[in-house]
Amino acid sequence: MESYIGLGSNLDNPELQLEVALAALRDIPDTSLVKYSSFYRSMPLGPSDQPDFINAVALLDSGLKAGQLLSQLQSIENRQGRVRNGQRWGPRTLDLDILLYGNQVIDEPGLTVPHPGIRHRNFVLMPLLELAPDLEIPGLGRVDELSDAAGNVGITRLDLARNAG
Ligand code: ROI
Repeated sequence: MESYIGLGSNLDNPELQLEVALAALRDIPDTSLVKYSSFYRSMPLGPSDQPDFINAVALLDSGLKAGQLLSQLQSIENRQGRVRNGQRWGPRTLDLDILLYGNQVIDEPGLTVPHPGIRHRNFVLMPLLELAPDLEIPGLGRVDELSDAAGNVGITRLDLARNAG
């Protein structure tokens, strides 16, 4: 199944966190990293007394079920020092979210797909626009239209060209 993954970090060298996470995504069993977006610097959504985030989106092609893929992502987060301290919308070394899993709609405890934040988060929509402008998000609409609506306030693309090799 094709699955889009959101990556975010704002602690401990965020760009390096994303590079390390991309390498880890390549190593998930029965899964390939098809491509990934540029990196973006974005103002924090939530408490503003935290560093800017670095965000990107990756496309995986995986034979895993959504729940299995989620476990793999959580183990990567944990390996990269993710601490779950209960602070809502606080800073983190690495956040990996399943944004989309094919065109499936999933509503389970701990796993809501499409990710409920997509619509209002330009730091998800801008990198997704790079990868899949024509993509239809179940229940929400086309990525290019959603991205237009969300705007580009508080986000800049880092000028490093990146391509999955
Ligand atoms: N803000 C930005 N800009 N990027 C994120 O990835 C991000 N992730 C989060 C919260 C803390 C809500 N804010 C964010 O989890």
